[in-house]
Amino acid sequence: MTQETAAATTDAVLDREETISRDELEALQLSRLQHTVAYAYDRVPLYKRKFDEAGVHPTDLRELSDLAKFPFTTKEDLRLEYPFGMFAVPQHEVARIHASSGTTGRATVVGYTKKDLADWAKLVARSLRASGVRPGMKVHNAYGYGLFTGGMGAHAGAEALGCTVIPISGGQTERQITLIQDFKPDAILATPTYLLTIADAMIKQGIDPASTSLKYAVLGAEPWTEEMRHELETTMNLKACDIYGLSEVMGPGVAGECVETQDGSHIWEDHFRPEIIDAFDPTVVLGDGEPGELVFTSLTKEALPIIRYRTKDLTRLLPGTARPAHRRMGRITGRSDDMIILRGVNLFPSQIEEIALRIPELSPHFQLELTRPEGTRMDQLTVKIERRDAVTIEGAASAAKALQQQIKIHVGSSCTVDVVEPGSLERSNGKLRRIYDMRPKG
Ligand code: DLL
Repeated sequence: MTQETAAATTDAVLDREETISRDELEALQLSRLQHTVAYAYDRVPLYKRKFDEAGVHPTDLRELSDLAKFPFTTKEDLRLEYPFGMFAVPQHEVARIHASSGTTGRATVVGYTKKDLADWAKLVARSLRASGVRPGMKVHNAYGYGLFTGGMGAHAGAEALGCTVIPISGGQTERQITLIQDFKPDAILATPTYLLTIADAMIKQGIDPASTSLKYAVLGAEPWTEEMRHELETTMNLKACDIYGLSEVMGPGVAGECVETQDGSHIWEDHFRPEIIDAFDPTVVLGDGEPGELVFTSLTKEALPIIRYRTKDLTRLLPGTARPAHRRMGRITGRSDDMIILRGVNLFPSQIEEIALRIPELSPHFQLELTRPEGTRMDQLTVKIERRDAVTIEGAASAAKALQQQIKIHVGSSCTVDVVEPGSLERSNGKLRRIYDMRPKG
């Protein structure tokens, strides 16, 4: 830990719930959980129907492990109840609505009461503080504003912490750079790939990204790796921490990473009860440390209580460290619905990121193309990746070979690697699309 980081963590005043014992936390979880299942059952017809069908009643929840008896909630449930069928309060008590973009179907709509918004802001503030941000700091918020929960969620949290917020939103990269130069923010909030876009654009303008005022970055909304953390921290001379969340459960701030340990995000278990299940056999609840699909139950939400929501995010639960009572989540390898199955081998973009960034000639800018050449039934993966600026054509050729071999060794898939010119691949403006599936449909 550097002296600067140590100073940033010791002067923080933590919420009481951050420092309570595991026993006290579990007692709190149980009483909040009992309230939430009864509240959801009484107020949301979908939950009443689902609980009745499963033959469970809120009074069956006597201890935390009883949660496993209750049915799951899925994105499909939210879509079917579009727009407001999942709300547990009358519309006039809903203070704000957010929604997913709905590119793959109907949008999923979520709502918040005034108290929900206050709790959300408190948890984002807690996450930012854990990641090194302090009251009085200037915070450049490059998460997208609008129906996406990132922009406004991060904004309210930074304000609640007592920061000066610069609400730039995503995109307009040149302008972002001007404001970073002129306003001299201490912290930046963005997706990891968008921060990479900003750093890259700075280099193009002849600005050294390591020379800015930024000391902290709080990054999330998409999977990223330790290798990407190293890349961003060294290029930008700052401390980068993770923030996790999803709209259906709240938005950013369901979990946040502590700067003094940088060992994965602590799930704020006074507000959410996590479980890990076997993604292929959801009746199996897995133990801590075992990889599977993350499931959340909200403990305090009023407008949209959510019971056993299947996130599709693949990770595992780890013991708490810097906040001992709250368990951490491992890095998300990917989403079960983003998994590429290539001739029987499962593959996630984050695995490619991890391997590629260990090869010095290759940049973090890559995309994965899936094709099925005419007349064949064989899917093919092409990794298109930019070489670093100073790398020669020969250097690029041997790097391509190295990447192909490493993917074969570590993932087990054969693929083609196409090393392309710096700057030729699409840059991120927020959540970056890594996979381009060009296989014929059907
Ligand atoms: O992305 C909320 C958010 C905004 C989190 C800003 C962090 C910062 P959704 O658009 O509903 O909400 O997308 C949620 O994004 O299920 C994960 O698959 C992914 N995701 C979010 N945070 C992380 C993270 C926001 N730190 C979905 N690491 C989730 C990996 C993440 N994936």
